[in-house]
Amino acid sequence: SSATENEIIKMQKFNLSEISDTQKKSLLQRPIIKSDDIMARVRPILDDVRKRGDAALVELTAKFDGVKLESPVISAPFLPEAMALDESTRLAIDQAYDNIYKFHDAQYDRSSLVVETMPGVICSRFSRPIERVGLYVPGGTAILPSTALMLGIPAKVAGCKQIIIASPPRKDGTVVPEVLYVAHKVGASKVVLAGGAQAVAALAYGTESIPKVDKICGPGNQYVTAAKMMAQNDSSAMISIDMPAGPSELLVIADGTSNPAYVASDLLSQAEHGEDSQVVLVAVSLTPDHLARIEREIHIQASVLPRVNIVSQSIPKSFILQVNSLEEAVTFSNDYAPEHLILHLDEAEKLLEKVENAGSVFVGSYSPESCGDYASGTNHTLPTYGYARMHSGVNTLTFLKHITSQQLTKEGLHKLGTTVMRLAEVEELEAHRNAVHVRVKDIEAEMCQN
Ligand code: HSO
Ligand code: ZN
Repeated sequence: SSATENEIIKMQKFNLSEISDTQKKSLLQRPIIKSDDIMARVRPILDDVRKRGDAALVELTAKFDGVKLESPVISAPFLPEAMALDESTRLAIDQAYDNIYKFHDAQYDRSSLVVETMPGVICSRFSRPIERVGLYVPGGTAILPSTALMLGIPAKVAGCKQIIIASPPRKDGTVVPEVLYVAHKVGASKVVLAGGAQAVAALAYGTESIPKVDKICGPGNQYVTAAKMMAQNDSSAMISIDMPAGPSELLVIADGTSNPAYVASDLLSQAEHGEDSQVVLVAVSLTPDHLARIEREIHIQASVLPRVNIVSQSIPKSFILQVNSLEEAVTFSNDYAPEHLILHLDEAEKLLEKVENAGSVFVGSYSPESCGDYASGTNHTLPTYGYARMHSGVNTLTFLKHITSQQLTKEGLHKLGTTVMRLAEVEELEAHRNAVHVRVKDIEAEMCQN
């Protein structure tokens, strides 16, 4: 039933100069996730897949997704299935792939760093790919081949040897051909037909048919996130994850030069992801008329969306904050630390240097978030829930680790030896001091001879 036909779909409205500090704090907060309950449901799923492997995975997929599978995995080559795609879809994926590849390849600095910190003391750093990675591509209310691109391309650029994609199967037990085409393009070796905590468990622990991976990346619902975090904390799994993930979110800063229809369209593009999507409009000195035009556009555009039932839930939970200056706007945005930030401003690029916390920024009225979601080149797997304060989005470095190395010459050790020996004495670690002393002694004896 759509309760939306008569009701106006609108955001809540606040004025920064009229709200209390407590109210402002609560606007900055994301909805609290009750994680205890979720953890309690995820734990047995992880244990079951760890102990019983493929059999557990197949049973859980039947239980949660209603799909009875012969095998929970398909192996490369994927090209035959992928060829079922129509021409325009294939061309669109190819274009997106090329742009995302270019941007992520440019992030990979393949040179190694070499610094002589003192004469004869040479320190260096070089990178190596993480060997085996698991990429989670959500199913749920939308099919997301774009997420396969966003995770698979940086993994391929980094040179990961084994790329495994996990995605919940469709009702007929198959994977969407778009995802298989991307799996083929990025050189994935397997596609796991599972979602939720059970997919994460299979990647973390491995099963008879699915190799265990070293790192699991990708967005997912609360169960997927909880499973990633629990697996990361389990030393027997020995895996790392990209970042914790919450519902998708967007903050728009708009001034009097903004186009109301464009602003509304951006807010709705994020709001249609889910009922829990967070969208915020920070309105900078907008006239009542301008703001009313944006609100009218939100309602008009929302009403005709196929996902009107989702946006009519997420939009009323979202809010507009009226502020009196750009300074106030960017301060609020930095405190909120949005996953996506869109600047509908006159000379929008000038504000970039004031942006401290955000996953990805969209500058000016011709840069809709949709471009970054699909095809411009930047990644769409970004920190949500305020984690943009300390996390970067997925990038090429996500799939690499750095190794440092050092080489000292005889002269270098002689020079640095006194310092190291003194610090070892301070820490009362005699074996450390001695490892330098045995050598320095010889070096000094040699020097006396010459
Ligand atoms: N905006 C989403 C990514 C996405 N949009 C995928 C469309 N498909 C989270 O950043
Ligand atoms: Zn999106």
